[in-house]
Amino acid sequence: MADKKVALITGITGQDGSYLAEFLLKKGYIVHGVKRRSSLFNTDRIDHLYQDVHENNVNLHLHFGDMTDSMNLTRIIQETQPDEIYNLAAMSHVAVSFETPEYVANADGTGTLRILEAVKLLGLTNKTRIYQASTSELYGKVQETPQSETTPFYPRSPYAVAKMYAYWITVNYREAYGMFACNGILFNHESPVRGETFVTRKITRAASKIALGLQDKLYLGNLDAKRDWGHAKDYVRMMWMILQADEPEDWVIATGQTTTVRDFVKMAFKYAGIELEFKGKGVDEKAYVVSCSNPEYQVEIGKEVVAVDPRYFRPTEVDLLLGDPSKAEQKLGWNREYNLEELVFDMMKSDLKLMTKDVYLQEGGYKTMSYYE
Ligand code: NDP
Ligand code: GDR
Repeated sequence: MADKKVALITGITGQDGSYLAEFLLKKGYIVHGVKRRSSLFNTDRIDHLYQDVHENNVNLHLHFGDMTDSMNLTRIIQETQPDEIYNLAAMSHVAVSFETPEYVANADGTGTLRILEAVKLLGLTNKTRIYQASTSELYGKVQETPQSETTPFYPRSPYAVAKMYAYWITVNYREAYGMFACNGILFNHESPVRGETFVTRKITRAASKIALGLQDKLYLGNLDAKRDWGHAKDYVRMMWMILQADEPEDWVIATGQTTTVRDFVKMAFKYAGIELEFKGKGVDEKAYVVSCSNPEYQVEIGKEVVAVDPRYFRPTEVDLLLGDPSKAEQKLGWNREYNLEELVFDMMKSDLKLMTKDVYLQEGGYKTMSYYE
């Protein structure tokens, strides 16, 4: 036990937390995770990693906690004495942050300070390395492309402004107290376990449901937004590499390619054999089925399957993200296993399988049953 490295992951129940926990367990780490108390189980993404605490040699431990609770975070850090902390917990939905701005400042911004200060107060400054989940949302309104470690920030949402505080407080603690604290400025990364309300997952779920006859139409917001989308599996590997570097630094992690939301929609439907054509402009833009090569899917040719709903527009939008990962590639030897086609493939394959289960449930008459029937 004594020679095993110890990692603490905040946000372990999220997309990145679950992939990172799996990655670190495979590397032989003892992994501690902070999870929130919830009225329903919220550990779906890590259930496959769960180890019964009554067994011997348990390497995954969960602790109840919250980024808004300093005493709780300090106690967990004191008890676990981590070699590495990955601070991934955050209210991570940009659109929702316009509705809960004060909470986001507290959890995403001040929450990061709580971790850094706890490490300092507990005298762990020389032992514990800290990864802060920074974001390409910091770039916000386009100043230059591709965006690199030297591109100026111009955040465009309460989420991004909170993350900007978290970015700079991480830099400040590194410079003021000599802490090994690093920002990974990660561009969008997705996967089959991406939250259902982020645009890629919303699209792959809807494309699967439409193909299987479980949904009529997909409503989206800004189809012109461009994102640099990678696969979460590739990105969590990079989080670990950042903390193994010789010096604490800040790093851009991206693919160097950008794609519109509209093109992502086309790629997802294409995976199911459905060709779409977009017509119209702005709020009147719609997509229609041109052809369907898969005989299992009863999709009508000419059917309108995508429309714009302005409720998904944001008060201030980030139009274009395109990252330059060359520093990480050259200095850390980072490379990616997945390109965008492979990402879409992975997500669609998984969602078609999931939705097929729904078809069976519906056919069996179980789909609409409530707990109270
Ligand atoms: P998710 O939204 O999937 O996961 C967020 C995690 O944070 C969940 O475990 C969630 O718990 C937890 N959490 C939220 N609020 C609190 C709180 N107050 N206290 C404790 N835990 C909390 O995000 P991702 O995995 O996609 O992202 C991980 C991090 O990386 C986030 O900080 C995000 O902002 C950042 N990021 C993500 C990018 C991406 O493209 N995915 C790109 C750049 C940065 P619960 O499960 O209970 O909701
Ligand atoms: P983003 O991801 O805001 O980039 O933040 P999201 O998938 O929510 O939006 C991407 C782009 O798609 C446009 N869009 C829609 N978005 C959603 N969610 N729903 C829609 O219906 C829709 N229609 C169009 C958005 O306007 C936007 O331009 C993600 C999060 O993971 C952050 O936590 C992370 O920091 C950044 O990526 C990098």
